[in-house]
Amino acid sequence: MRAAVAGGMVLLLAVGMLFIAPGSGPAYEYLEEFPLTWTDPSVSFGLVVSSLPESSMAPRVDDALAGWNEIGGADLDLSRFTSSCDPDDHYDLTPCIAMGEGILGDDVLGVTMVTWQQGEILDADIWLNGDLEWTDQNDLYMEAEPVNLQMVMMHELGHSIGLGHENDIVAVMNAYYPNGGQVGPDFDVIPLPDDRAGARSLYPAGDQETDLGASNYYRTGPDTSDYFRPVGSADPGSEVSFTYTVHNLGTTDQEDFSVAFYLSDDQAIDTSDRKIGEATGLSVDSGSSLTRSVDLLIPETIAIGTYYFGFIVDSGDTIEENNEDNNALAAASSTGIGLSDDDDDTGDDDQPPGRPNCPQICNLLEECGLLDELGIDPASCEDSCLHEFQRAMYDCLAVSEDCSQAEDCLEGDIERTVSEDDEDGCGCRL
Ligand SMILES: [Ca+2]
Ligand SMILES: [Ca+2]
Ligand SMILES: [Ca+2]
Ligand SMILES: [Ca+2]
Ligand SMILES: [Zn+2]
Repeated sequence: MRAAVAGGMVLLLAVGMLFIAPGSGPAYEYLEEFPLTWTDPSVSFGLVVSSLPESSMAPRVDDALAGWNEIGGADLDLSRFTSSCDPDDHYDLTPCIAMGEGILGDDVLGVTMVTWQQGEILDADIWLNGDLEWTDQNDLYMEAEPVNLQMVMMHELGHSIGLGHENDIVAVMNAYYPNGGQVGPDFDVIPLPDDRAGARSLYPAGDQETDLGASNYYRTGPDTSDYFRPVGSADPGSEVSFTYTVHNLGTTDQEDFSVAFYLSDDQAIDTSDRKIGEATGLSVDSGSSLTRSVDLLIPETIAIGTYYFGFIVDSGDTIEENNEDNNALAAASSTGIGLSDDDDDTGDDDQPPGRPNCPQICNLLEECGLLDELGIDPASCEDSCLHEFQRAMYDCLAVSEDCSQAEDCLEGDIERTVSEDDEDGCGCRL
């Protein structure tokens, strides 16, 4: 009997560069070169609830267990028991989950110890890094702390059922947080196509599921991904490049479906929004995700204002899906349309209140000397503004009028950037 260490996850280093990932086939990895599985896929984990920052986080552990159970075509029945357990005893045949301080390195979010013998998993114990700040809220964009508990739990549980790291695509089993991001307008944190294919391969079952989903995260290059967010400003009549990712979460390949693109004044995308394009004849295999870019023409006739780009998967509704509610998605940040040229002297007259654009945010930060402090090059700030600031910070900065307000928006996050840079020279963003 030996213990195989399933490596921890490290913080994602996201950059603003844009690459398009080729449509790739299932690529899941096993923990070892051969499959390791539980002989009985009904596995019950203990959870040291008292080790969590708040007991209200325990339901996210349950949701993570359920995420694996709900995969069509896979036979898993993970559950949680309530009596105590020891996360450091890897030979007691009792899977145990706990959070602890001072156990894991700064850049490791969690670790799973899997004990196995002759291809059979006998025990799996999970530590989460209690030195980090965690959240039970799934509808926050996952960029750094607070770390999404359900996502990391789901990743570690993936190890506990025999899956290894798959770093070449957006997947829960990607070793780089936030792994694969959420799906659809309700920010579902669920196993993604490649994860599902891996689970089906280890624990095959006969049932089928049909489901495409809109990913709010996409691959930008080797080991980097980002939330889907277009340019911060654009003019009517101009073309905007738009990158989107569609997950095939189901058991069957899908062909000849369409994706429609919209401009909306809110983050709820539906067919009543302004349709500005459609991609047709798309296909994506089971276990795969499709990432494509399109150039979208912003109508000359659109009213000047702030909009969200968005898309709807299977816009022709030719596919009957198990879940029709995860197909529409808005960008993580807004785009000012027709707001970039200030013809008047007053500066912001044509700007809706409370919604300045990237040039204004960058100006404010430069005037306040904060760009320097953040290590952001003024020349590239406008182009990368939306990549530089977390959503909450962007919204806060957008309504800032003076330096002390702007400083308040950034407070805490500046320190984190500086200390991460100092520590390993990685140029981490927030
Ligand atoms: Ca154990
Ligand atoms: Ca769907
Ligand atoms: Ca709308
Ligand atoms: Ca449909
Ligand atoms: Zn891992």
